[in-house]
Amino acid sequence: MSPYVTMPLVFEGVPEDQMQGRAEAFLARMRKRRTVRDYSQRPVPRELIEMAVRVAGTAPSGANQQPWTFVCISDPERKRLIREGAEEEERAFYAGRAGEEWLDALSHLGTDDNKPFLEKAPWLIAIFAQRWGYDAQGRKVKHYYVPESVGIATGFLIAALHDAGLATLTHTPAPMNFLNEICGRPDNEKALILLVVGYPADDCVVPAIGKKPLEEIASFL
Ligand code: IYR
Repeated sequence: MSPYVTMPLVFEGVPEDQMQGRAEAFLARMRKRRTVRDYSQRPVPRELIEMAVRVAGTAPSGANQQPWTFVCISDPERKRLIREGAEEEERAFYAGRAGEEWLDALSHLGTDDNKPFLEKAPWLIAIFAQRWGYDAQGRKVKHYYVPESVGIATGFLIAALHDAGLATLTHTPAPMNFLNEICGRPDNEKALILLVVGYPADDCVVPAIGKKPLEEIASFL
């Protein structure tokens, strides 16, 4: 058991007359985020990636266990291996494993088993969930609300990268076990998401899709 130790909250509020404007500006910025599948090879400095991962690391998590590992990959050989592993899974997916209903749900996104962005984009971030951890004595420590925590941190990461002027793709080849070996991660970690990061290609197009309006995603009681 750890003791309950407190400190004063440093709460940086926003003046009331600026709150609505701030909220609107943030929405306008976030609305401009698009998932990008066609990348330029323009390099992205490592410092930008580091900063965004630091933002992800501020996310709330079950018991503050921070059960995530972000493996940031720019090494071309590793990217090649990841593409190879992902495309193998995707070939099986598109050739039948997905089933007709799933492929039908995806059809408007124009995706297929060819994943050139996994080599072209300057960075891949493999996001691992630590299903359990270890204490200082090497004993297993149970982790709580792991998918929720890692999902929230990934949302922070995507928002931070977008805000820094970078494009992302949330890629989830399934299963992703091949990532453990390529990324050198132990068995207690499970790859949840492979985030592709970079600049869009000059002639990049995206699916003509939109987001649901407030009335469809919220109710107020
Ligand atoms: N992982 C596959 C298929 C795919 C699945 C969903 I759900 C998407 O929103 C998009 C793609 C792929 O990346 O092609």
